[in-house]
Amino acid sequence: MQSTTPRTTQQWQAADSAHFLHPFTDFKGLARKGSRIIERADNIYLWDSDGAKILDAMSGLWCVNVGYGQQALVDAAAKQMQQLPFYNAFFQTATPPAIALAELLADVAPGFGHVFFSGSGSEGNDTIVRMVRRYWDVMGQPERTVIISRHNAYHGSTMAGASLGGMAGMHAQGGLPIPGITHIEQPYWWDHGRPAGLTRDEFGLKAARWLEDRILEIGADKVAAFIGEPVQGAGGVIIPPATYWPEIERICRKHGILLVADEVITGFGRTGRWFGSETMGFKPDLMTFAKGVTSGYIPLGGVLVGDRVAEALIERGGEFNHGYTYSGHPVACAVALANIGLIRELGLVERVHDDVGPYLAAHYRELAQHPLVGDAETCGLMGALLLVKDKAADPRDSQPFAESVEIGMACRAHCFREGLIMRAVGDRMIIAPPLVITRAQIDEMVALIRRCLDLTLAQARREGWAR
Ligand code: PXG
Repeated sequence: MQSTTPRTTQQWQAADSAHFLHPFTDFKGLARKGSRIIERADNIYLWDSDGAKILDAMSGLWCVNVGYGQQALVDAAAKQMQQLPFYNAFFQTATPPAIALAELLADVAPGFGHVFFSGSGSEGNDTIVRMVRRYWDVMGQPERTVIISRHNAYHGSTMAGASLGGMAGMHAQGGLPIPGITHIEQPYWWDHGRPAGLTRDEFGLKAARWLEDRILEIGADKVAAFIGEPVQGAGGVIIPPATYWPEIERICRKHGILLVADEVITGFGRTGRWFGSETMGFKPDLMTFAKGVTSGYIPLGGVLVGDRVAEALIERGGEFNHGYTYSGHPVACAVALANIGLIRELGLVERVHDDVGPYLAAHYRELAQHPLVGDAETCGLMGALLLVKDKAADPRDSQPFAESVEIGMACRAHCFREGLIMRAVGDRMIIAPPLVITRAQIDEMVALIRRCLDLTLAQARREGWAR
């Protein structure tokens, strides 16, 4: 069949299950149900092949920061494709869009004067592994190779990305993690659905000190870097206590260890600052980025290199034997330039910080009263609702649902039917809507969320999962 021929949903689904292996998917299970076919989008809405309109509270996959249908990005891509669709940056050559983007990134990220481009966040984190080890080589401390990360972190799907990540299901397949990577516990106050017996701030300090314990166990002279997402995204929008990151930074500085922020989700305005590390009050040595740099209109990622590391690599490093065909892809860079220009023109970062971020937070404080919700948190335009069983007067006394119940999946199914994309991670329902969302659209989104919570609660009572 010609790719341009219109098809019915069933025809698309049949061809999909016949040929397309989807990421993170049980292929056979999906073939039984059939994929939802998304055909077009505008602003914060999607339309599927049956014509249903869906509010996309996940910005695609945490990336469509400027929303769908932004003509400036389309025009930038078309113009660059006509003029120069590709040229590489390997053999002492460069293209104007890649140079201009490197310059612009240095402007939006003060202290990060240099950038290494990749095609994705995963490749950006592979670059991190090689770059921090190279840094210690040229600094005359080649035995500093170990990278410390966290359980339930997500850093991508390449061998290094998945190894840095702390997803047990990923480590169970394909011989991961690769050597020289170790994981500490995440700063999740509600671990196993129960709060730690400390205030959040006390817990933040305690969780940060797990890093120091691990450093001392390994020997600081063997540790190259610590990496973390300022706010864990795929792990369930885990917002660390305010005490956590400054203490992590202090520990890294004390032991001379490089501090890496994976800003793939938290970069480009998501938390109400250009980067999540600014929101969380720390200054990393390196930052991985992707997603929001182009608002997902075209793949692009990379590493922003702080001045300490850049100087060593430039002055002492010689040739760095690393790079991708698409490092500095001119079309991707042209789209990123237009995207960052638009973020600035629309004042989206300030808008998240001063207007829609606090507005969403106020709504979430109300959602916290819902009988199914044990905790409701936001950071900029990231939000999480923890679903609990038999909510007590003090939600900390509530019980988590039995693991067999899969309450998140039940809630997600209601969202799907009601025309809302909200993601489930265990018992946490998470959102990250486009930064262009208006107050009226937040009202609309929260009304849908509330409706889906009501439907989920009714189902939980019917099925005897809750009282
Ligand atoms: N770091 C972080 C923090 C991410 O969230 C990556 C790296 C990898 O980026 P690429 O571009 O290689 O995918 C990510 C990606 C989910 C989900 O289910 C999240 C991501 C990817 C796929 C699914 O929340 N984040």
